[in-house]
Amino acid sequence: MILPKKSLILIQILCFLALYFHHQPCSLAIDEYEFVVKEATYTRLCSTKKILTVNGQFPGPTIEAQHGDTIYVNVYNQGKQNITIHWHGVLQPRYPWADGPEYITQCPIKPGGRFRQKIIFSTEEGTLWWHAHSDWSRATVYGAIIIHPKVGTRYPFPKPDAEVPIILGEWWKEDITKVLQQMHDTGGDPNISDAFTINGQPGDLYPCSKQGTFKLTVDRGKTYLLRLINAAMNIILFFAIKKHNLTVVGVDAGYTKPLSSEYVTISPGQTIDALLSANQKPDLYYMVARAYSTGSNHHFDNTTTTAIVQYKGKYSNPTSSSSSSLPSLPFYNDTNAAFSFLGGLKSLADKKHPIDVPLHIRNRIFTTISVNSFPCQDNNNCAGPNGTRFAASMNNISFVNPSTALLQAYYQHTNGVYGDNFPDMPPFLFNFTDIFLPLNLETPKRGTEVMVLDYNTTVEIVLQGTALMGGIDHPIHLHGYNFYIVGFGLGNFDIYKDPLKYNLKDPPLRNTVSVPINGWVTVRFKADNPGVWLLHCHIDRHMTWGMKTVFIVKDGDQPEERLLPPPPDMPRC
Ligand SMILES: *[C@@H]1O[C@H](CO)[C@@H](O)[C@H](O)[C@H]1NC(C)=O
Ligand SMILES: *[C@@H]1O[C@H](CO)[C@@H](O)[C@H](O)[C@H]1NC(C)=O
Ligand SMILES: *[C@@H]1O[C@H](CO)[C@@H](O)[C@H](O)[C@H]1NC(C)=O
Ligand SMILES: *[C@@H]1O[C@H](CO)[C@@H](O)[C@H](O)[C@H]1NC(C)=O
Ligand SMILES: *[C@@H]1O[C@H](CO)[C@@H](O)[C@H](O)[C@H]1NC(C)=O
Ligand SMILES: *[C@@H]1O[C@H](CO)[C@@H](O)[C@H](O)[C@H]1NC(C)=O
Ligand SMILES: *[C@@H]1O[C@H](CO)[C@@H](O)[C@H](O)[C@H]1NC(C)=O
Ligand SMILES: *[C@@H]1O[C@H](CO)[C@@H](O)[C@H](O)[C@H]1NC(C)=O
Ligand SMILES: *[C@@H]1O[C@H](CO)[C@@H](O)[C@H](O)[C@H]1NC(C)=O
Ligand SMILES: [Cu+2]
Repeated sequence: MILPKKSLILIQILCFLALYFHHQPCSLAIDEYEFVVKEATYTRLCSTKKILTVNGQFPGPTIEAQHGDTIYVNVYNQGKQNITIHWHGVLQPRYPWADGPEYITQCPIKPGGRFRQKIIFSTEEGTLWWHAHSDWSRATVYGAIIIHPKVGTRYPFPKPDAEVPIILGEWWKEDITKVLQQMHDTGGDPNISDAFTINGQPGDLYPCSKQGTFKLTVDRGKTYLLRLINAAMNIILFFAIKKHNLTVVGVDAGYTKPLSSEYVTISPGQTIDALLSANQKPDLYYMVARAYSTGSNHHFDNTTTTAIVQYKGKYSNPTSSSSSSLPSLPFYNDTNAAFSFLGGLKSLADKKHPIDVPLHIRNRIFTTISVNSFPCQDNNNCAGPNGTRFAASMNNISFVNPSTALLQAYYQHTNGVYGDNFPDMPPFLFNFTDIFLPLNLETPKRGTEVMVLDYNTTVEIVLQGTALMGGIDHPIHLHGYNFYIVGFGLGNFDIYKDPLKYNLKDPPLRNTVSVPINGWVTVRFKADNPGVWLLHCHIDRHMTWGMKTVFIVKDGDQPEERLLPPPPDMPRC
């Protein structure tokens, strides 16, 4: 049952009284949501098609919770295809069972099936999102998750007058399953999207789209908390609002030091909480998003999605709706601009929000992340480079999904489903970012190899992009954890020089980090969440080509350090 707003307010009042009079922290009553996955008809860009949705809504329903809550979502599959749902950035302590990635933590929910998913919030506070995690159905199956501070606690910034989810997405006129199928069939790049969207709407620069353009009405003098989510499939985006700077106060459901910026860079999988002060002359102002895209010869959707910030009140000659009134964004391939934003991000790291960066590292992992190619099966007719098929890998292994869920295989000690030989070093050391690399390095191995970590041990991963196939940026997402981003740079990681520049004082804590084209990123975390957790590129074409691996974090000795038992209704393969 979805609680109506009124009863939520009532519970909040009761909670407040409990806190005030009894000094008892109060947890909200358990919320239960119904998610019916089904097709619905939507018209965009002058054409009508059926898309997969939750409850017929696009974007899907928003989940609202409070810090530390546990909620349940009943997912019913009334569509024609397998589905799973992932709660992106929710750490799910000791409970990977409901995490969602198909064939990693669960078998898909088949058409007609149902799965009651338990979502356990712990330290998260801010904005996250949920999305499908099976094939490419997340193109339209996604929505926001908002985690409010506990009753009696506050934001570490002045309370905004209103809060608004801003979900960036990507739209294809064609059925997304056909786009994916064509990619599989030809071995080439998938067709690029036809539009980007803001809250499901392309905006008035596209044909037949003026009507639906998302509008945010503001009062002059008030402050708005924008809860930005990049739900796009295959592209990193720049976002800005004409004549308004954004003050970033949180990322991936953790607080940051306030960072004022004329634009933000947001990768698929990431969220940004930013304050917008309505402090300009009353008028209409464009908010826009468009691609940040690198990589040679890489086609990309070069269009711009818009929404409108409209000041209340009477004024004549609104100046929107001309391209001169678009805010300026960095050039589409400006890597320095894209990463200077990451360079400015710092954890809040104050008394109430302490940080805990691992300083002594037990497990050091260095992994390449590469786009690759396989020879075409029958002939050289594939649509990848030189007639090959595209592939992708980490440490030269292109991950192959098992045909049953890895988590169950681990839990039930079933042999033969996966190997535990994911290497902690590249099998072959070469000049990773050399522009001239021998062609024989391009072909990876196929495998289902995981890395096993002991409970409570510290982990450092250096993610090294390579120039194989030219190189491109990769937003890497880890399930079950947030990691501290202690360093990043262009070119090859230098084990002698780069660690000296690590930020161990207030590095940003995220669940997704973009590794710059032909560059590297170092992340650290403590393996204190037992389970089976996917690490993957959040560019879906790269993930589908094999850019992923899995961490198995073993149980600790104490009962509260062990996996919780599975729910009774785990879907079966
Ligand atoms: C992909 O694009 C090509 C060229 O525009 C077009 O012929 C083809 O039908 C498209 N395929 C899909 C699945 O959209
Ligand atoms: C936005 O910030 C820049 C500096 O980062 C400043 O030059 C500019 O005046 C600011 N714009 C507004 C509208 O506050
Ligand atoms: C993007 O589109 C604009 C016009 O809409 C064009 O001038 C520009 O060359 C395009 N850029 C790329 C990289 O395709
Ligand atoms: C960015 O794009 C421009 C024009 O499209 C091109 O001249 C330039 O070489 C590109 N820069 C990089 C770093 O690829
Ligand atoms: C395609 O083949 C040519 C000639 O052998 C080679 O120079 C080029 O690097 C190849 N490109 C890729 C992406 O393999
Ligand atoms: C690696 O390749 C880059 C780009 O070609 C080059 O500038 C650099 O000197 C090379 N590094 C080494 C150690 O050879
Ligand atoms: C990856 O492994 C394959 C198969 O062993 C090998 O041919 C290729 O050179 C390796 N590539 C790299 C970058 O190590
Ligand atoms: C795990 O680490 C925490 C913090 O470093 C420590 O307090 C705890 O005792 C450790 N537990 C185990 C089982 O090692
Ligand atoms: C749906 O999932 C089941 C169970 O894993 C699998 O056997 C079947 O092939 C899947 N169907 C499709 C279309 O992928
Ligand atoms: Cu990638």
